Amino acid sequence: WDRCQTPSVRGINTTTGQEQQVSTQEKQGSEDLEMSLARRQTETLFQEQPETGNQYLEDTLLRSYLKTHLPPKVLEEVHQDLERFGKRLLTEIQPLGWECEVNPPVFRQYNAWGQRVDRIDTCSAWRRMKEISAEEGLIAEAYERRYSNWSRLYQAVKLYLFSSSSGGFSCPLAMTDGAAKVIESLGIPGSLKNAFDRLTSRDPGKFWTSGQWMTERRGGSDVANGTETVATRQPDGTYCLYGFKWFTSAADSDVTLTLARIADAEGQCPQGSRGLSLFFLRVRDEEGKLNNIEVQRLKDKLGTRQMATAELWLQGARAELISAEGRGVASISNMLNITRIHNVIGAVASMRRMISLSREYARRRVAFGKLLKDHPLHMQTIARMEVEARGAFLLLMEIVRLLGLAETNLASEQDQLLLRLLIPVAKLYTGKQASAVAVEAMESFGGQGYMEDTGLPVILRDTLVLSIWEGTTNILSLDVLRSLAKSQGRVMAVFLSTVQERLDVAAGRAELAPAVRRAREALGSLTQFLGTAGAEPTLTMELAARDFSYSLARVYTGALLIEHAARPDASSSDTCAALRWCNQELCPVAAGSGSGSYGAGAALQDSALVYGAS
Ligand code: UCC
Repeated sequence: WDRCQTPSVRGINTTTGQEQQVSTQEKQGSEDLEMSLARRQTETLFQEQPETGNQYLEDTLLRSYLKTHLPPKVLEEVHQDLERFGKRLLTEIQPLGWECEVNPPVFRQYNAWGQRVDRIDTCSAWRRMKEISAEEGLIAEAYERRYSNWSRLYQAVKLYLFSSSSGGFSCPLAMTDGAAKVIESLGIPGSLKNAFDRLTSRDPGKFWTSGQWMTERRGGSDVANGTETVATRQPDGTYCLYGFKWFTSAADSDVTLTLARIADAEGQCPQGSRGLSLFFLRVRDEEGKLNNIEVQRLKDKLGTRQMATAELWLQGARAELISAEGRGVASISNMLNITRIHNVIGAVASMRRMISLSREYARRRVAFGKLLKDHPLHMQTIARMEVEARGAFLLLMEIVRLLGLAETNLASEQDQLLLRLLIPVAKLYTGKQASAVAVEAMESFGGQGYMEDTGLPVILRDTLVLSIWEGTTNILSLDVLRSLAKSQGRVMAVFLSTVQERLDVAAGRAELAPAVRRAREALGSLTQFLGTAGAEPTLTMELAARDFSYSLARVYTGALLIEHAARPDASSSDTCAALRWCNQELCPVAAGSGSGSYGAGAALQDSALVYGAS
């Protein structure tokens, strides 16, 4: 820098008076020098944009998973489609995703003549995403069941590849899938047949998306007590809904599911969870007129800005009751469990995209005289993210494998219990880890990572929501406890035996022995914790819920990584990932229990720490 700066300063400092004394030749020489220095400065600042190729072909873990688990015939067909889809993502869908980001939806409440119109205008790329979603069967695949129990997994893989390029369209797809699932679980009643066909259609002209209006001003998490919307029965058997929905994601959707309390003849409504019923409604009619709904405003969000989230007044919106009266929460849980799986898909996809970009950048960027990839500490950082992403991916595959079995009546009772438990576990764990990975990956680009036009801040912002919507980490931890209580503890017996079986697969594999040993120790600690916690007051389990859920996530994922690494054609990276995953604290709940973190005294200390000791 010193060598460069001296002549540069001299040249630039030449004053007008001195200039007259400088011969024309000298002046020309100095100008040439300035020019070349200016160019050099630009050149040294120039950085190559990291680019990724065909996501499917580049994803070695995904490909090895499919090769290991799919029947050969299915694999052959799926492979061809995914390779084609990977190309389409790169050439067509990724640019559309960016267009969605730079052209967010616009809300127009009034037209030029002062009439109230409440229009949510989306960009053409967003509308094209809807068509592409239908063409690619992103919802249809799961319901057609062309590949029997593997269809769900195949759909999830396509959604996983689509997610980071979708410009936020993954969100309406999640809710659409959830709505289709609810309708299917109701046996597709005649009144909902058209809706089901459209939600699961491959025809872009027919395809509908759904919303999921669960959140009101008094209840984001506490839906049971916070829902104030009232439903009044009409002579034709339909209902009119009156209330205010505080967050309605993808408010441009065609239909929605929502909760309300049915008023009796005196206008009184039952309260609490058992007072809620589930309704289906069209958001607009054929002419695009809103169904007695007013849009108050669009939300100004940190991320997911491509997608319109609105505050809505329901002012007599016509709706159909689709659950038994008072069974609204239980019915919409079918939707929640699907959208939570989509959340896991989004989390894994975000990690994969960030790591791919970070990895590519490390191949191009030179610092301290060599490429970033040749700096061991930098590689260690990316490798740690890679282990996180691999674990999350295998957990996702496990869940959609189990869901596929359940949807084709091939799941045992144990499989179903495990699925119920693993959905909140995976949602809470991967949502949190994806945010951590996104922040770490952003840092790996230095200051460039912080620049809007690199697109990296968009990924970070869109990732941060994953631990919030569809249930926060604590709410999901309590849902884990709910699944334990509902099964009267049987789910834990299934969890423990399933992990054991997976670890047994690696018996005799010397290179995996340390990981297997640590996982077994963690299982022992978990069993011990459960043995003692059962006799403790309810507060103990509540305080332990998060650490307990993390323990389940880490132990189960560890077992999946070990199993994957025990395949005959496993790579050394598979082994390394399993060993490294299992090297972390696998059972944090045991440590927390040992240090007395879950007692009444600890709860008092927590309050004192937060608000100051009295
Ligand atoms: O944010 C939203 C949309 C955003 C867009 C989504 C895109 C995501 C993917 C993107 C990919 C990139 S919509 C808002 C989301 N809101 C929530 O997630 C709500 C969070 N709160 C909870 O989850 C609570 O735990 C509640 C609301 C479920 C608690 O309700 P209750 O009524 O207090 O709970 P109960 O009384 O324990 O449960 C009532 C019934 C029980 O059944 P029965 O009566 O038969 O015993 C429960 O077992 O519901 C059953 N139940 C469940 N069943 C409750 N939760 C579940 C579950 N998860 N699975 C099965």
